[in-house]
Amino acid sequence: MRTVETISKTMLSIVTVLVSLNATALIGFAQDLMQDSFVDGDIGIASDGLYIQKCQGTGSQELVSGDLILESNDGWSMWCVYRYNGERITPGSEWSFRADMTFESGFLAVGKQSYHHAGLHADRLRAGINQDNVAVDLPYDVQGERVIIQVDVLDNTIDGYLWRDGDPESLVNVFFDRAYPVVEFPSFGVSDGSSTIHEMWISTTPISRISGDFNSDGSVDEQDVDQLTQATRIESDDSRFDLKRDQTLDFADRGILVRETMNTYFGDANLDDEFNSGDFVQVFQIGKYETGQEAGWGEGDWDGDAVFSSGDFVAAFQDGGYERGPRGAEAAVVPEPCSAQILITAVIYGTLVWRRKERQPV
Ligand SMILES: [Ca+2]
Ligand SMILES: [Ca+2]
Ligand SMILES: [Ca+2]
Ligand SMILES: [Ca+2]
Repeated sequence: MRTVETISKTMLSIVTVLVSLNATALIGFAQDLMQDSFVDGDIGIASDGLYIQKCQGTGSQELVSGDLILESNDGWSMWCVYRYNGERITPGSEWSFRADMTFESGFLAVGKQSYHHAGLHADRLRAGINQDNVAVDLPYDVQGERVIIQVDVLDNTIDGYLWRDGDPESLVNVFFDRAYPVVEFPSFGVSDGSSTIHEMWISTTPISRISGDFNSDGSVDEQDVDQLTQATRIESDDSRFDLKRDQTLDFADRGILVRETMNTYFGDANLDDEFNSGDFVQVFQIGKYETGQEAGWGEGDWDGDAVFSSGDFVAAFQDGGYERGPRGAEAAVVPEPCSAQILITAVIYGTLVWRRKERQPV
């Protein structure tokens, strides 16, 4: 996992909330990750999607080409999220909110109704109780840029994050302590400006901020590759998997996950950042080659059809990483291996393992 630079904790501030209650037992709503693309009918209607309604101010909302545009030119306006997957959200519940958005101008806040928030204000990322009571304020200009913003409201804290998708180095974080859950709904607000939300997610379980960390365990590994495989096979519409952002799930998304996010090659079954004989040892020892048994990345399924077969060698050949060392470090003089070489090596390992197994007493 790559290290991301976080600015927040050193700038941690604590703000005392005058009217506060103890954290109450929090009742979760649906536990699975919700993704919503703002098809007509999702806004202001108790649908199976997110039920969002303006709860303060005179601002306007508009759905254009699947985007939700929030605008307020007359001070502060707020939209509350009341329902999720058809169930009413429990006020004060813990939740994570993520939006893929473009911040255009003014002030965008995401938080708990009109008070506790993390958000963007002109050229700053900030957190506080309201517009006038700012706890953390970081210079960060993303006006007009497409970015991901996430707010986690857990226990009695609010964490706000912002980053450019696929660029962990761009992450900034604001941290807001003592944000006691009160009788408030998750909400986002706009003041004297506009923001466009392209997609949003809300969940009662943490949403990983790492692109490709689909199971939210903090790292990108074979479990995430296998989740992508599964999502692709069932033609999931969860856009987190669409890493290429072309509205379809296919091998190209797998390519981005393996090559860019995990920074390795197809064939690196054991994920030690190299594709070499050690990977053949692993997959042939597991022994699913041409058995038709369901297989994951670590078991030889590199092309994503959920079995280990000759197609996986094709995927690995085409990626060209065999014995080249870690991706990006191959500038050192390493002869490019040909496909036949990989195949021969694979066959040798497969045969050795097979013979070893055959000799084992039964
Ligand atoms: Ca993961
Ligand atoms: Ca895609
Ligand atoms: Ca390897
Ligand atoms: Ca396969």
